[in-house]
Amino acid sequence: MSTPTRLFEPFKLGPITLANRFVMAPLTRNRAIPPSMVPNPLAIDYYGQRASAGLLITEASQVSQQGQGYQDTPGIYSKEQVEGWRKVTDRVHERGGKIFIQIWHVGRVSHIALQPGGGKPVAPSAIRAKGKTFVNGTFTDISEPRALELSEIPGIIDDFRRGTVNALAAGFDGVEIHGANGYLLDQFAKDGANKRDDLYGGAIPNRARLMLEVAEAVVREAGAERTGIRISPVTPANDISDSNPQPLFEHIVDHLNALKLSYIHVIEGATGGPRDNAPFDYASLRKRFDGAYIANNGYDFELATKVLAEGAADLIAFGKPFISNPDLVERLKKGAPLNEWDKATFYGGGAKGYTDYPTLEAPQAAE
Ligand code: 8OZ
Repeated sequence: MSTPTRLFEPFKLGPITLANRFVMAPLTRNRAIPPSMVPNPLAIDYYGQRASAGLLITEASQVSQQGQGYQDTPGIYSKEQVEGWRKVTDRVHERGGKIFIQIWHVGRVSHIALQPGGGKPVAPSAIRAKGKTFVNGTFTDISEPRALELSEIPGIIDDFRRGTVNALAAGFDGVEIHGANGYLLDQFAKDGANKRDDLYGGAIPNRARLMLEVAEAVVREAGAERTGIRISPVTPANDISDSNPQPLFEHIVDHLNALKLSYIHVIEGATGGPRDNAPFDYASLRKRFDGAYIANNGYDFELATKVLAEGAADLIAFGKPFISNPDLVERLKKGAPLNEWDKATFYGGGAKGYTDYPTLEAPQAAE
């Protein structure tokens, strides 16, 4: 007999009741409108179509121009951007959904063409990430970064704080800090990218400091019950690495627990790749954290059902399946087949591959 699934059970995430255990993972779609970096008006339909997920998390949204690393990603640092996002949150709420925004600083994963005044991207240390970013319509080498001055760090924390204030003004139910995938906070945390010898480098508490100070600043504005964070202890994404991630992330999670964060959202394994690329004890993070545990990476119905049944997670974040199935929840409930996703339309473009995936109710195309 198959295990009954808990995926369709409601869940109380702090003060917010989620209709089910499905989370739509944050997904970069590169459709914001330059130069203002407001969300594309199509995002209103895109997120609205997916409102039956228990919780939607938006695509990563930069907290400053300096925090942008790819073309056409949306921001959450200007009044215009807040107005654009307001239309998205209104639509999701009209449809009974809940939505957090993921706030982001890419750090060194950027290109001079995107930076204020054409300057170098900023990083804990002046070490270039081997890899590409997407700018001016093509994949281009990530630029050589410069190390942030100690005196610039309060400004970075303040950018996340302002992003949070803006997110609340835009009507979001909460904020997810992007602490994963080799971007700024992950760069500071991991010794492959952080060679600093000040308060923000060296021993684990120093490397974890920026992530935790950002979390504190966000909690101060949004309240802990509306603050979550995404982490990826062993991902190699964007050329990131750490020599000993287990104690690093145990330290981070102990401190996030003391801050009483609403959830930790954990990418298990390599982002979008193998779940077992490196040894890591995720149960140890789950055990030391009193809030919710959102599990992510390569989950399907079966694995999600198993992990929820074991109590190893409270919520499951699905990424690509939500791109191609606006009604993923209904489809899995009915055992209906899923639409395939089209990789060619993940990043950039318009409605195609964005708002036109069919639903069971509208099999020709979603509205
Ligand atoms: C894919 C392409 C660009 C950015 C992440 C925000 O990995 C991203 C991202 C994903 O967290």
